[in-house]
Amino acid sequence: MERKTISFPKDFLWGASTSAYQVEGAWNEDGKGLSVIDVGKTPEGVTDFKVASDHYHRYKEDVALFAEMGLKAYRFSISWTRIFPEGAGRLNEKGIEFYDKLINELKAHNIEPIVTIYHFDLPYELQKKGGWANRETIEAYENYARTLFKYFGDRVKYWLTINEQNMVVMYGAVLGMIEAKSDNPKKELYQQNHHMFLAQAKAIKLCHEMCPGAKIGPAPNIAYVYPASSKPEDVLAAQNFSSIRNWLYLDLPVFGRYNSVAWSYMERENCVPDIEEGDMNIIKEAKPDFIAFNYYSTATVAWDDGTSSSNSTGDQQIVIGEPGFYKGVANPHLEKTQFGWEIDPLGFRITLRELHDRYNLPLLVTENGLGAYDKLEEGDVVNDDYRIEYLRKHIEQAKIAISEGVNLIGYCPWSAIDLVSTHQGISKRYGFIYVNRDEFDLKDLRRIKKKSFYWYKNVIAINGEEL
Ligand code: BGP
Repeated sequence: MERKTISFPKDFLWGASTSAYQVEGAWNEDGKGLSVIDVGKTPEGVTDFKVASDHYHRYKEDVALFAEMGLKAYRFSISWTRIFPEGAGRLNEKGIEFYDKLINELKAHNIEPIVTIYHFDLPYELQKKGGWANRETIEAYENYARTLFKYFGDRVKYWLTINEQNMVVMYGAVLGMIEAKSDNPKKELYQQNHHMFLAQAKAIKLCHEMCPGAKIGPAPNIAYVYPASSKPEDVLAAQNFSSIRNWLYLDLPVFGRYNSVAWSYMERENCVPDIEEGDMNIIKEAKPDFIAFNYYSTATVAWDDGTSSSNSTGDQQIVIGEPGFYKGVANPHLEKTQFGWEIDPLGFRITLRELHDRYNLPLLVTENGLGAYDKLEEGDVVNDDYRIEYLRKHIEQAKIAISEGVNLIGYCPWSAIDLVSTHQGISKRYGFIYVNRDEFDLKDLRRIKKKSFYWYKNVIAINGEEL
C-alpha cells in the first residue's frame, strides 16, 4: 500500500488567538458599556482587565507584528458592550469603528479574521435583568449578532458563536461570571445553558441568511476524558463526565438533541431546563459549518462513591468532581505546567480523532497553549523554549491526525500576544509576543518578540513541514 505523505493542507489557517477583555484594555473608553467582567471581583494578587495589553490603542502595531510572524488568521472576540453599551438598544458607532479598523488592518495584511461573537463578557445591563437566565438575552444576542453580520459580514468569513459555553456553565464563577442567585442555582445554570443553545442556533441561522459564503460554528473547550483504570466503574465515570463536559455542547448544535447521559444527569440533579415549544426545532434547524474547539489538556476521572467534593472549585482544566458521578484524579503519565494543567499532546490527537468520528465536520483549533512565568532577559530576550516544546508536540500530533483523516482546517494557539489570564493575571503568559508590564506596574507596555515568535514564524513559512 502506498504510504500517505504527512503534511498540512496548502490553505491551512495558521493563526493565533485572543479575546477582547483580556487584550484590549480601554475598558471605559469611546462609549463602551460595562460587562460582567468589569464589575466582577478580581482574585487577590492579580491585575484587573482595565488596561490589559492596551491592544485597543496599539492594534496597528500588534497587527504588524502578527503579519511579521506570518499569521494567516487571527482569532479575536468582539466586545459586546463596545457595540451595544447596554447589551441591547442603543448602538455605539465608535465600537463599530474600532472593529472596522481592526478588520481592515488584518485584511490589508492578508490575515483572515476569525471572530468570536461572545467571549465571557456579557453586558452588565443584561446581567442585571437576569443575564442568560432571562429569555430576553437570547433576543439581545441575536440582535447583536445581526449587527455584526451587517457591518462586518462582507469581510469576515469565519464566525464563532460563544466561547466555551461549557466552561461558563461548569466554572462560571472562576471565569468572572456572576453567580446564579436563585433557590436552585444549578437549575438556573442549565436554564442559562439552554438559552445559550437557542441564541447560538439563531446566530447560525442568521449568519447563513445574511452572509452567504461565511462559515459559523460553536467553540467549546474539549478535553478527552480518560478513565483512571480499566475498572468498569471508572469507565462509567469517564463517560459521565465526558457527556456533560464535552458532548452535551456539540450534540445540541450538531444533532439538535440533549444526549441521554446529560439528560439523566440533569434529572438526577433536579436541573432540567424549561424548554418551550419550538425551542428544539430552532436548535435542530441550525447547522454549524465546522466545529471550533479549545484544547489545553485531557481529563482523567475515577468513579466517585458519593464522597467527593463539588466541582465549583476547579477551573477549565482542573477537575474536582461531583458526588456519585465522577471524581477528578491526576494522570500519573503526564507532566504539568507551572499552573498545574496537565500536558498531553497525544491526548490532542485522541481528541481530534474523537471529534472527527463523532461529528464528521471540519475542525478548527481556536486555543491551545502553555501558560508560564516568562522571564524578560537582558537585551529584550525571552527564551520560552518550554512553550516551543509544548506547541511543537501538539502540532506534530495534529499533523498525524490529519494523515489519519481528520479534517483540520486551522490551528490558532492561545495567545497571539501576552494578555491577562482569566483568573491568574498577566504573570501567566501565553503569547508569542511579550508585553512589558507586571500585575500592578504598567511599565511601558512595549512589545517584545519571544523566541517562540521566531519559531512559529518558521513553522508557518514552511507550512509545518518540519517542526
Ligand atoms: C480558555 C479561555 C481563554 C483563556 C484560556 C487560558 O478557557 O477561553 O479566555 O484565558 O482558557 O486560561 P487561563 O487564562 O485561565 O490560563
